Amino acid sequence: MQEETMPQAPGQYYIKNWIIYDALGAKHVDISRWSLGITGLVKNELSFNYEQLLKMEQASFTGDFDCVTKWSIKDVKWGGVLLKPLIQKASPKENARFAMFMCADGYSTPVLLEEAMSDNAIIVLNMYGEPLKFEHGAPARPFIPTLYGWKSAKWLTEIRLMNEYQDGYWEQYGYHDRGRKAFEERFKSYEWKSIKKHILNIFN
Ligand SMILES: Nc1nc2c(c(=O)[nH]1)N[C@H]1C(S)=C(S)[C@@H](COP(=O)(O)O)O[C@H]1N2
Ligand SMILES: [Mo]
Repeated sequence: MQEETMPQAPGQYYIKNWIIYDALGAKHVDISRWSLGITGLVKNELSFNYEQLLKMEQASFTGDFDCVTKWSIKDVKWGGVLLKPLIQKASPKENARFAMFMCADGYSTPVLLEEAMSDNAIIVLNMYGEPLKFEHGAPARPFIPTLYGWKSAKWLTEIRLMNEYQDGYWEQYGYHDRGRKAFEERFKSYEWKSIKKHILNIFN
């Protein structure tokens, strides 16, 4: 795959060291028993184990990781299996519009199916050429270059295609449905919050 660099996402600042998040507790996954399911609105439900994923065509992509709380890690080297061909193997039904990423720790997050199948959206198995580390979600997490970091669900076990939008873990607390970095889709009420701030500034 072509290497490319994207411009820095608006409103972010680079830091050197990753900040590790595990809102529901870190989860040690036994790779020998682990599998990644593609379920829900598909014609063939599929399940891949780690070996099978490693045998598939491997892709790599260099792109920033951007947490919605504004810290970023520059030029992360991601490696793994592209999401588009993986999802296509399961033959999505026509009414599938969202993909819910579901994890071994109970964490989940929804993305638009078209985003999950966009260029360079990847199931990450390697970071910087080494197998994904435990604290970064081993053995697999999705990375979608256009979306904020909370959409990159660690300890991923299932991609469930759905017709209707559903909140995941952070979305239930107000994180944005879609979460595109370029449009600063940080929180559901982001527009309202900035309007409110503006109004308060006028009247104070
Ligand atoms: N399972 C799980 N995945 C998760 C999270 C989490 O708490 N649990 N936090 C998300 C958020 S908000 C961010 S910014 C990134 C952080 O990735 P890191 O822990 O590898 O630095 O993981 C995302 N994926
Ligand atoms: Mo985040």
